[in-house]
Amino acid sequence: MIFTLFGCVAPGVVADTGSVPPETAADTATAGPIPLPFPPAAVDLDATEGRVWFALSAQSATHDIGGTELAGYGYDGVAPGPVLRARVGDEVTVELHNALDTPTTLHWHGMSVPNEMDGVERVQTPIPPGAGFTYTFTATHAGTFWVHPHVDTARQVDLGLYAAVVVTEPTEPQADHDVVLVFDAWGEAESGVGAADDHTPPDPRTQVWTVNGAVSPVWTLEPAQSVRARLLNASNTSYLSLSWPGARLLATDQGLSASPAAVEALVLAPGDRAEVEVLASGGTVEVSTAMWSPAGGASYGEPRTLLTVVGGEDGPEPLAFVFSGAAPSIDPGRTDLLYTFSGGAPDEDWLINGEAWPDVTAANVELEADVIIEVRNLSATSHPFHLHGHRFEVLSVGGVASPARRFEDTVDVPIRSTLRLRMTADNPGQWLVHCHLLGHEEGGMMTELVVE
Ligand SMILES: [Cu+2]
Repeated sequence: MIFTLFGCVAPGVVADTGSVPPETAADTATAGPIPLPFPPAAVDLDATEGRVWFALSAQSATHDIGGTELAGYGYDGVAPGPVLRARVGDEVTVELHNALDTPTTLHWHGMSVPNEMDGVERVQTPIPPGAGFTYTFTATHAGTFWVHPHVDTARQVDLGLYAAVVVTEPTEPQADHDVVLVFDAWGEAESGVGAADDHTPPDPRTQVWTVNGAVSPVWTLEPAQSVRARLLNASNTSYLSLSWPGARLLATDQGLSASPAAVEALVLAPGDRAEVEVLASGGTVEVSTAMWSPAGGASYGEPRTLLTVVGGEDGPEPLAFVFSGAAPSIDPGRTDLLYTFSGGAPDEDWLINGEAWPDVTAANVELEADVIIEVRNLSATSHPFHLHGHRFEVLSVGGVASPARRFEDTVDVPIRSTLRLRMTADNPGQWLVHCHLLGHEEGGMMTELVVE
């Protein structure tokens, strides 16, 4: 059944890949179930306690999307790239070698790195082909983050330059299996020239989703072992509305949730992450996404299976996580920073506060200020709000207070809604604020926040 579904949508992959035609098409009809692959672990080159040292190469790669080969990019030649793991407090060094034929950078999405390590053009000259750059920072917070280029962003991410960054808190209980599941969508103007210019919402019915690069894989759990899965939506423009029977939500972008929740209609916008504990026991469950469109949210069509999870006889062991149960902060009612999202009509830029990048007015806040941010979406599509170098608390969405305290760096702003956020401006520098639909970002929906 899995392969029947894929067979229906495979032509979409071929048709929507722009300038990168498929080279071969394998006979998927005779293949067996695809075991869920996992990205390799990046090798720590420094044995010193409290320090990790990684070397990465941005290079050309060939991606096999359910039997269709696509020419693209990958860190160390794979997408998703190697998982970079550190512990809170570690000094992290990452040497990037650029083996592409185009300049690139590394942006540490969600991490509070020093401003000069942020990988954006305001603070770093992009690394030329054949050259390298060494990023150094301290891992300050636990969570699931990711790294991707922040130059020529839509095209380079689209082609496969992304990798998960996992920062663990040593005092948390350790799972027997702590794994990363990276979702990407293909057929959303993927992998073709013009991706950055394409503001058309993709059709969720015809996209091909991959989990760690595989289409509809099967994950067979080992019996009586605990499982913590870190989810990342690395797609350029496509939302997930995830359901995972038996799993419980452990964390959002920035570490443990205040209280666990069922994984049901969990919206993961492009750039968003979540952590779940896999508790399905005995039987087999399907992890699926409901049809979800940025132009309105829940959409028509049947849910799509992304991954089949086969539980062992004894099922996984639960983990003894301690959730704070904390309520969200009280909204003080004032607004220190206001961002309005608008624009996007045909032949119009995407706008923040009426301005399109790079012709924007930077906002300023004082270092260590307690900043209340209001984000208003006046446009006809959702936008994932992303702030560099900081985490923020979500106070309310559409006037409804968050049910529990949660910290994010990427949060969806639904159509016609208002979000209230609170952050401590604790990281000095020039920071980008933008929509994480990468076509919107490159279409102007980006501005700057100066913390000094
Ligand atoms: Cu947007």
